[in-house]
Amino acid sequence: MATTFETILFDVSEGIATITLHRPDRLNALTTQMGKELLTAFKTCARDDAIRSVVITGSGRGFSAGQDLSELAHVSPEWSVGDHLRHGYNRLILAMRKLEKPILAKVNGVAAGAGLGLALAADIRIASEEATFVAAFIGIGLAPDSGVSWMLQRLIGPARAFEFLTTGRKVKADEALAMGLVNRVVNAEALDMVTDDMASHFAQAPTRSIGLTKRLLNKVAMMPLEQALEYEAQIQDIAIHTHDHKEGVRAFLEKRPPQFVGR
Ligand code: T3D
Repeated sequence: MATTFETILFDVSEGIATITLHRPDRLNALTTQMGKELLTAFKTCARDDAIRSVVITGSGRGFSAGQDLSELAHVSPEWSVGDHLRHGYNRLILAMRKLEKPILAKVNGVAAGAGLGLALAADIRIASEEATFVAAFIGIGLAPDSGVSWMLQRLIGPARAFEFLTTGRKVKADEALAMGLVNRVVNAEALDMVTDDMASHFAQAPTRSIGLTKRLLNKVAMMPLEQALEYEAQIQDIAIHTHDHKEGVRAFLEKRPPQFVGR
């Protein structure tokens, strides 16, 4: 199945949705149109039960260079960046974090500014050796947005996040791995294969269980232990009634691989 957009490619095959930022001559810099299309694509991923795994990546040599700066150069005096964020990036980042399906960022090249935000909002980042990460906000006299301040310090700690955000230093893939910014670094030729393997694994996994795990991780980070334990109990009450839980137990007892269907 293929849906047509202007600035992204959206393809669904064998339970995997692939969303490709597609403005390669601008290093996939994000326009307002692209933000809207991405939100539509992620809403489709949420609605369509046949989609059990999502990959986001970039066309050409970049993942995304962040906000398209030519859009910022042509704003009227009444334009509000706060509203632009509220109606655009904020909705998009929340749609990704609330999507109860695994999102893999296949980071093929530079991820900067809001493009970095997109990569950080994914659940797993697989980077090419050629990928680089740059906060970019400081370079144009802005503060972080698109969830970068929130996610970055959870991933790499506040001191490293401060340095990364305020120096605007470009971090290469191997350093990003050492920092905990990405899950895995592979050579450029292997990037597609490694990501496909992981996306296929997730497309055959117990999707509800993964979604509930994501819900738990999102929520318990801010909770005291007593509340987190109670929340885990409530989530397990949901998981135990899924088809895939019953199948997992049956398959174990029958000494065969489970056939998960995603519900
Ligand atoms: O509106 C709001 O809501 C505010 C939100 C802001 C969120 C943000 O994302 S702020 C950060 C915005 N991003 C940037 O400031 C990054 C700007 N780009 C760069 O610093 C560099 O391009 C990179 C470090 C990302 C990559 O460098 P390099 O040397 O690999 O590539 P390049 O030659 O600079 O770029 C290639 C082309 O893409 C070039 O066009 P040309 O000369 O070939 O015609 C360049 O102008 C274009 N490009 C790169 N980034 C952007 C861009 N065009 C528009 N917007 C960009 N962000």
